[in-house]
Amino acid sequence: MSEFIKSSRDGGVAVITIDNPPVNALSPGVPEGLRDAIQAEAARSDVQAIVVTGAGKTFIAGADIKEFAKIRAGERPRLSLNPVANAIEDCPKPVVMAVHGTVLGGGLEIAMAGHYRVAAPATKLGQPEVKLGLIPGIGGTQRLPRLVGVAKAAEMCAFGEPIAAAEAQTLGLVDRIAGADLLADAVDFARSVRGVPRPRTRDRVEKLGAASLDALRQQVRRRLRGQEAPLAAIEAVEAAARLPFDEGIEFERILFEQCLHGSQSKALIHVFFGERAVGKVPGLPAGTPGEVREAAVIGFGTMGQGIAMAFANAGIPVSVRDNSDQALARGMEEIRGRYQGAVAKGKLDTAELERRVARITPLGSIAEADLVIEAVDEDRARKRVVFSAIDQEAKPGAILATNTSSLSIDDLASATNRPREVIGLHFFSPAQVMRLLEIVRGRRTAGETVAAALQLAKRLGKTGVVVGDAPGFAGNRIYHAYRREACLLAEEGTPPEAIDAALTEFGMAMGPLAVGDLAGLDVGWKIRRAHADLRLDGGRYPQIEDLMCERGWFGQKTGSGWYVYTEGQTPIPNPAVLELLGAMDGLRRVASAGEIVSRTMAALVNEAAKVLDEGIAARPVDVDIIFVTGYGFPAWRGGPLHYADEWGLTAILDQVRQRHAGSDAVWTPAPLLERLVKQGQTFSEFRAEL
Ligand code: T1G
Repeated sequence: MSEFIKSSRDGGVAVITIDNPPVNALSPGVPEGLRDAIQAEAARSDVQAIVVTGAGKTFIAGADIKEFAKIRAGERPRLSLNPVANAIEDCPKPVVMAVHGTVLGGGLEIAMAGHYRVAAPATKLGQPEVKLGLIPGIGGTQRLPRLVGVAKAAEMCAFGEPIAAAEAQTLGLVDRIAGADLLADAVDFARSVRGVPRPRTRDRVEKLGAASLDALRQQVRRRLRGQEAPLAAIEAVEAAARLPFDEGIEFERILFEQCLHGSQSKALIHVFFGERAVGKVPGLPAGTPGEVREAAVIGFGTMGQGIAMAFANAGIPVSVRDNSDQALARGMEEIRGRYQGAVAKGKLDTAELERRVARITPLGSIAEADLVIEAVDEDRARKRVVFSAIDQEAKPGAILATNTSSLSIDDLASATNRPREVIGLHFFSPAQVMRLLEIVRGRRTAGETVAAALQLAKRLGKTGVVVGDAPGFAGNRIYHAYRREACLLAEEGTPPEAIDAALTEFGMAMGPLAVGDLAGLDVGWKIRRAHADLRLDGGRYPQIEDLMCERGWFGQKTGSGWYVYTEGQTPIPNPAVLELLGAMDGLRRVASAGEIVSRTMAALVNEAAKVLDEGIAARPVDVDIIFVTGYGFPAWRGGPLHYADEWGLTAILDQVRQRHAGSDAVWTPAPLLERLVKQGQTFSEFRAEL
């Protein structure tokens, strides 16, 4: 008997429990053990039905994703689990799957190989394989349409979003919603189906009517631009309507193998584990970090409001302060308005709206707050005054955080008597939405404070990445190098819209110039002036955005920047900017899309290598996750440094050296990049010992 599988009997019903913490993944030994246990129980004369359930917080949550790297590397054969699913389905006695938690991927596929499914009320069920660059590989694309119909199955497999148990029951994917005791209800259900013909999912063809999936394909091409697996998933589901089951399974296998050995799956699995790895920072104190049970936000502008919403959304009461009563009143109205927008979209109900608004208290006391964060103007003197004041008012041990995007944490900490509790929490706008939270560690920030910030990030549903205290921290500094090249390309004669188009085609969520318009060109302008001393002698720096700001063209907030924004119309390139560019001296030429991508990406990678070398980011995976979760870098390319490894560091270094030779000091090759190339190493091997 497998170590992962336990069997017992309850009055003629066998109960088989899968126990492979933490998520009952289908690791080697689990599917085989389950098959053997089902066959052994079915052979018993005192068993008339079988219930399968999962121990812990969830039923099977999928294949063991760690195995795919081994299969890709040829360390392990890709063992199809279809024979296991077929063996379950062919069991001569009814098999009832008692499911709870997150029944995902291979977990749902095994559940569908059962004859019936009984689900706990809060269960989520889905085929999220496309989020790993894969498609279902144990018959999901063939059994799911047989239970819910082709159109719904195609949508579920293409977008990978799970559905709730109630919807699954309505669709026919779940046969019963359990009460408080899932196992008891599942055993009771099993008793009720003893001796009746068992419906093998593969034989249920009544819902297999062909459905037009063209609209879905268009939606996928728009929303999941560049990704291959979603379209493959649709193709596999569509085949279920026209091929016999076993041929459909073979068709699915072919498409699955193509995806598994493609670069997008490797990149997306890198991101899956990377998002979890960044939260594991070596050297932090053991033990449970301090919990933030109550928070406070000082400064109630757009960022302060977003941060307050992030706390309220996570169930954390938050007091909010501002030096203007009007700002407080306006801020509360704007927050309520945003929540009402979510209600209108069906993402929130009104009861939850009221609960969240009630958690935000204007002018509340900060004396009991476990964490106080300031989000006042990006002005050093003002922030120091605020820090000094909250240091007096906050309770001993409370964390004092700043949302600064460019000022020194150490400098702000020196305005307090508790530097060990001072930390940067760099939220990205809109703070209640963006997943990235840069956790900026000052030289005197205590490990306990860092650990508490990482725990808070997870509680807020964000991806916390710890970075060092230096201008621009990690993300903005690297992103600035990438945007610098985009601006220089425009000054050299490439149309701005061509620059943005090349990079959105590459997979960036937005073009770098459009991002400037969105964030406000004046923000960068202010930072450039504050950090003018950091410019390198002999470096080439674009002038265009300074010229635009001098004319008040800040982007969307002023109606024009790189583009002109007119209500209800698609933004158009700003003729006034094109005129400014045309009047600039120097070589005029139009770069190809390929050059735009390779030049901006080489600049990004080179700066990232400098940030790693300086220890501002600890690991390449930290940079990858910063860019995937905070800067719209395509996850299916794995993040900038995973992409660089795929591109080839030698080619990147050649590009950097060529540009440096063109007497631009900003293109000085990063020492780390030169070392890796010299040693024939990749970023993925850098500091792998961490
Ligand atoms: N395989 C291996 N490890 C997994 C795993 C998996 N499927 N899911 C989670 N883990 C690890 C994770 O790395 C972390 O490890 C720990 O479990 C807790 O995870 C053949 C091809 C289930 C909703 O895509 O969505 O089936 O960091 O922090 O927030 O057709 O994990 O502790 O060392 O995320 O409670 C399809 C992926 C696979 C589900 C739980 N299944 N997992 O969230 O915990 S492909 C998925 C999740 C497949 C078949 C196809 C979430 C979760 P560590 P966690 P959580």
